[in-house]
Amino acid sequence: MTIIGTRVLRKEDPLFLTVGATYTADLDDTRLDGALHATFVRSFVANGTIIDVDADDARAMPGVVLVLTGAELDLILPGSVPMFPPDLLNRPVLARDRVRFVGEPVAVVLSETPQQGQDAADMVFVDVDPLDAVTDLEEAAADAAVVHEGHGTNTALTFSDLGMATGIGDDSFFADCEVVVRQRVVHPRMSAAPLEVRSAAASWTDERLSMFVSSQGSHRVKDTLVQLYGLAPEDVHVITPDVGGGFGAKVAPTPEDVLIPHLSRLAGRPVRWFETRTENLIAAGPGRAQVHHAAIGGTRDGDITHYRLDVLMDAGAYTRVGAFLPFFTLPMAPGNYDIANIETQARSIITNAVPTEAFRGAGRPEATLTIERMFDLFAAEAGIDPIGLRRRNLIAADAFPVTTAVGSEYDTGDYEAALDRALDAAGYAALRSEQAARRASADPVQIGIGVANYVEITAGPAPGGNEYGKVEITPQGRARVYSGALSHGQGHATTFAMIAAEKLGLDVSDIEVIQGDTDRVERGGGTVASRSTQLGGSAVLNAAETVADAAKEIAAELLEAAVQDVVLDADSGVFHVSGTPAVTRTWAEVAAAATDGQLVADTDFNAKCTYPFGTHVAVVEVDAETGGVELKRMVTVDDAGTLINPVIVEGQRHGGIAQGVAQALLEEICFDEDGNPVTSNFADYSIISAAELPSFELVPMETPTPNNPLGAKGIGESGAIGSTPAVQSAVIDALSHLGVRHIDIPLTPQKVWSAIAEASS
Ligand code: MCN
Repeated sequence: MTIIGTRVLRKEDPLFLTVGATYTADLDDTRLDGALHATFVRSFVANGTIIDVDADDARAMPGVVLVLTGAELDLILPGSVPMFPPDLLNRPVLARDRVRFVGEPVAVVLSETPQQGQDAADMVFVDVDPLDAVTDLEEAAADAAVVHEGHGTNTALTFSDLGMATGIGDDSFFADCEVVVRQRVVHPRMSAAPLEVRSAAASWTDERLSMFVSSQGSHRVKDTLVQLYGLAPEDVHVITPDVGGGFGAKVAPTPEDVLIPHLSRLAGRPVRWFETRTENLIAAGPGRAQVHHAAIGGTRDGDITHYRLDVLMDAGAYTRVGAFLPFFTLPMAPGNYDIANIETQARSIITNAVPTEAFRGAGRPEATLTIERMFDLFAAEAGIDPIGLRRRNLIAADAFPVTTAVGSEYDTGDYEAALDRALDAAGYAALRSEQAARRASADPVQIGIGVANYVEITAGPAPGGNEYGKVEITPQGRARVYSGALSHGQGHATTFAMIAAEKLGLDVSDIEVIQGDTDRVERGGGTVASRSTQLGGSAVLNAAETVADAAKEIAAELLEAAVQDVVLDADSGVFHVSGTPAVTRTWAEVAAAATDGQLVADTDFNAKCTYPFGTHVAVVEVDAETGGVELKRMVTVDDAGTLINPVIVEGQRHGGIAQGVAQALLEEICFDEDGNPVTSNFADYSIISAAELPSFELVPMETPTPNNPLGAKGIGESGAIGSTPAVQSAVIDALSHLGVRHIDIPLTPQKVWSAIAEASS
């Protein structure tokens, strides 16, 4: 029976839709008996010297058990990305003598109830001598105010120094080009805004830690705790219950997370913590946060020959995951196009803002948006049709595998076919006619059509590494799958069960998937970079195959046949001798005859990364009188190789597209001139809802990769990569006849209206 590729409904949903999930904050007292609640006291200035943190009044408040200040804790979080310098401007867990962003934790209160904690936290007097703050990325890059004086500059990392960028020369680079276009392109800070905010809980039993945490990788949390507190690995048990979204922001444990076990040890009682939405918006790291200076050059008839991408990455006040994201941007600089000459550069810059983290796409959406923008600008400058320009420069289908001018090894693809499918499904020619008619009618509400190609990188180049998978047959003849990946909305309980079911001939409902528990799952890299299916899924596939082979040996004995004559019938899930299907042995019979450990196998899988691709077409209406934008259609091709479960893949595409559209139209984290966040709740920071979105039109396409036995590439982030530039392009296209060439995202009515006003003045 073929299970891979079929539309199996998510096994996890009946529970989520009935009694609900169990998030970390829902854990009952049986696991956290008499738990105290932690409340963080946070900096209210963006940059300053701490004169004093006076907690005397707070300590005397009802229900307060303990107040810990930065002066009493000398703890620095280890670096969160393995291949970069390990102790580069890392974060203190609590600020000691200096604060560097609004929201930075300076003290923490332990109280019997959350309400008592909030009251007491308000009574902690934090005396800070303010310094000039710099939250603007380009001002910080010019060292307008140096955030870490000891470091001497706000430049934390220069990627050409690390051998990860070519470096940028002078303008003779473009000397042979007939047309050159330059553009500054902004990628604002964006919150991952998971429905479940950060939360953690900890307790100690006989010197052994149990830590519960909302995370994308339990083993990563465990490794951090072992390193930070010098604990023996066997003394640390990390459990991740259900997770209500991570979107990249829960990859690396944060200071608040890692402090909870320490507080529990100090208090001698379990401790719980969950943040408020405002804390999440100001103190959990956002993503994107880049400014690009790009230039593109070529011939007047549209051969693109030269491209330059200069990236500034806003690291925030300390180097966390965000500081390293150009590592994903630079390899994707040329996108889907065959461009012979490319120069790249990137610097990560320290600012007085919360340190940035990964956010769905993590570096690749920025590369895609900029190259797509530059293609549109080149087309406008050279007077060429933007689709024709793209088509002329696409990497040809017969060129794969291909190594681009920046050294990325694209595995498989057919970019022109993706473009054609998307344009056909959108009815591109008819849309252009409709647009022409609308323009002729001088209607203030104009139509815009935006087309963006994308190719992205999944499962690499970092964090990469192995993924772990284990399969065991239970005495009843069912199976348990153990995975080091950690689903936080992606549906691995279903897809990994499908992969094992296909190999074992079992029903998906007979397979339990275990994840997110470091005592039960030996090791794991976690769910990030859309790596889980191709690495974790392949590990499960290989382990299942080994178990099936071992089972055949047992079945051979039971059937008194040679093992090479025994088959496992994938449809009925029984063993029989080839050609004699009437005499069978079931999994339960084989399991009963097995010795201990005979029907269990584990493995680690690693492989080259893969390059999913696609084309997104957005259709918008823009009201030239108000600047209001309405997204009317979103047609997408998102090719992720062989699909395990098309239903889940559609869900992943939906979620990604919605977030990408939100980025194009609405979302941006902003600060006032003193570095105070002004988008600290969902009234000021506008996430998107179904009401602002049309039904997405998803076009199928599957081009398998040879890089793993499943043929699968990642899909978790693709929707968020193609949609933003398509929508941005559509809005600008709607206004191109008015002379508008570029508007940075988010395309709020105010910005759109201003661009129209400027173009017509
Ligand atoms: N899948 C499939 N066939 C493929 C590829 C994937 O059937 N060829 C299925 C998988 O088996 C899995 C899902 O699609 O059930 C996503 O798989 P994959 O693309 O391997 O990505 P990961 O599981 O590694 O998920 C990570 C990715 C990332 S990096 C972010 S960020 C993200 C995302 O997934 N955050 C999410 N999707 C999210 N979805 C939800 N609901 N919540 C988040 O926080």
